[in-house]
Amino acid sequence: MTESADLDDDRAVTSRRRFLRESGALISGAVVAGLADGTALAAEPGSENVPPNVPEWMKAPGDPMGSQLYGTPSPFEKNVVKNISKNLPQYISASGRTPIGDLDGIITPNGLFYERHHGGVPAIDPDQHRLMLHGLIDRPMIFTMDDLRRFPSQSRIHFLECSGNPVYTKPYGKTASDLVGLLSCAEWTGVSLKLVLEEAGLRPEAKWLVAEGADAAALTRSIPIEKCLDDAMLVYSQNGERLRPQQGYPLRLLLPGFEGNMNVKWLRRLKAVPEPAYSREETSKYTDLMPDGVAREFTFYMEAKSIITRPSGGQKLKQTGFHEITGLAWSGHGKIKRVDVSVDSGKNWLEAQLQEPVLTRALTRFRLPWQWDGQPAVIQSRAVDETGYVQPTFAELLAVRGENSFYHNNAIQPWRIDAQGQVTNANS
Ligand SMILES: Nc1nc2c(c(=O)[nH]1)N[C@H]1C(S)=C(S)[C@@H](COP(=O)(O)O)O[C@H]1N2
Ligand SMILES: [Mo]
Repeated sequence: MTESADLDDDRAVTSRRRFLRESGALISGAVVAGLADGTALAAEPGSENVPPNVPEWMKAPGDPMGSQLYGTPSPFEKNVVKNISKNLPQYISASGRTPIGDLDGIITPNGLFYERHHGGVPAIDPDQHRLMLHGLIDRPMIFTMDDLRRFPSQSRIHFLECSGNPVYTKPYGKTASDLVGLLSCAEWTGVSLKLVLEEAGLRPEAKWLVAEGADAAALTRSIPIEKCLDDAMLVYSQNGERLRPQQGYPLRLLLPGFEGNMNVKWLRRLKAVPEPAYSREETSKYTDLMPDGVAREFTFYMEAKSIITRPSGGQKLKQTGFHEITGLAWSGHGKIKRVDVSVDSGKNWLEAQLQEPVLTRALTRFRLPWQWDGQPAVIQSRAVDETGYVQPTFAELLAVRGENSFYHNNAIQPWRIDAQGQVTNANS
């Protein structure tokens, strides 16, 4: 909240300051009116563990180290779990969403990374896993995991988003996670695919790589060679540890910014070919029927998008006055340039502050200080990426795509706040 002088030229600060002045906020230094309203210094009846008392957990030594060889969250955080639809878990084609409304920062903890699989999660012994590279290749090869680990490694932070997030037809769902929870971000470690291809000798006639997963779905996607020779990675680690089984252990393809489906998990085969495979996943699925009757296929990059995660659907503002509005923005095409937030049903837009680091094809955290006056309000965010692309409203998307699209819905998501502070999906 401190307005440091070196930020004075920043348009975000200027518009924020104007906004705070107009909305009656009192800011001097780091003090925000109303925020210091704690409880007066007196014993709270029935609360033995609250100051000025000494809490019980200070009166005896705590749990000794070693009771947990792999750490888990505090038991008090037991509600922060993957969001799995009640009628889905019994199916092998399933998705579990990240609880984005409960998380801070930009990195998704591995245990809460969203999962989407079409043939269940295979249990793969890494010693028996191989990556076969063949087709239009001078020296076709079969790599063990150890072979791949011998290559120079790289680590990069990138988001991953399913293109059915949410499906286009009806932005249903109550919470940010219900709507946009097929979205996560991690620091990925692996090998540059370009390097592996150069080692094996890619022939000039090769225009696509067909990638196949070692799951029961044998999920297959065709990847344009330009992407394979750009920032594509063969990934074995996620946030410092080996991939989780749900994320493709022991090896996955990572195509930064491309729709989730193309990031083939449990990667076992790459075949260099002159034409795409026209697999099920790129013809019957993950395509959108446009108004002219032509299917939009090979969409590749996810367009710029954002969502307010706090306050968001299912949450409640407990008092009027200062609230921080915060959320996530991302674009498959590069960095987020700006995020605008409206607190008046889209009439006026204020520039939010972007939290560093702002990375290419990664989630970006934004923030806007807000004074809630207790009146009903509709709040929403709008991302702009470095190409200048502006996140559309659903009406704008509809005008271009028509009624029959299914995937690739990057529309603005409005939240309604009622006079009691309850937050709901303004689309439903
Ligand atoms: N082999 C294989 N790869 C796959 C899938 C799959 O079912 N099998 N699902 C795809 C889909 S639809 C998405 S959105 C992402 C999800 O990755 P995640 O489960 O690590 O979040 O993986 C993609 N890669
Ligand atoms: Mo997906």
